[in-house]
Amino acid sequence: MFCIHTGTYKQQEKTELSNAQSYSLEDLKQRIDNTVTECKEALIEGGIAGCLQVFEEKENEWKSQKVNIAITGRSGTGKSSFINALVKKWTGKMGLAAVGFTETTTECACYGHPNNPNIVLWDLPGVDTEAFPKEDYMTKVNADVYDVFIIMTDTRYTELDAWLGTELQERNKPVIFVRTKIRD
Ligand SMILES: Nc1nc2c(ncn2[C@@H]2O[C@H](COP(=O)(O)OP(=O)(O)OP(=O)(O)O)[C@@H](O)[C@H]2O)c(=O)[nH]1
Ligand SMILES: [Mg+2]
Repeated sequence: MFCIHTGTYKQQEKTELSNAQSYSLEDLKQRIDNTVTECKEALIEGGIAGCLQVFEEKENEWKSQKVNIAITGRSGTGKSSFINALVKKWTGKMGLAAVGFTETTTECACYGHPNNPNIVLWDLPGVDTEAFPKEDYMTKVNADVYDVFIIMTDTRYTELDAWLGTELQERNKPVIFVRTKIRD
């Protein structure tokens, strides 16, 4: 089963996600400084072998990190279709995300990678819709808990796309823009 959970967050899930994922640039700098200190200490105590062991541990650390990838953008740009396409590619089976012509996705739904449960895609509702107005969007989708955002755009790049990208960058979130419907 590909879909590991769907629905809006419960408070406990919000806390778990926040605790597990979010790093600011400052956190990252601090982690690098800590690693350098650890390596220096290992070198003094255990020589080259001790230092190599620390390197190895650090090299493998990322494997246990969860990465929450949020798919966002205007309604109808193809967010859910994109997730379904990835699911099809990964599993050979049909994706479960509902696709439609009008505001279709109404809750944040998550889909785990079949071979790596640490990679989680989140299908977010469209930005600036009746249920998810621009002003409340970041709060309602709980933007702080995701590690990276993919903003789907179709046909043309709009002010709303720019607004979304800026809002996310102000929150220190990595943003990737994806253009859909390129043959239309
Ligand atoms: N031509 C074309 N149509 C697409 C593409 N991707 C999605 N669509 C169509 O666009 C419509 C909206 O797709 P969805 O995947 O539901 O879009 P969404 O961004 O999830 O929409 P909301 O859930 O309302 O926010 C559907 O009719 C899809 O079949 C694409 O790459 N090319
Ligand atoms: Mg959708």
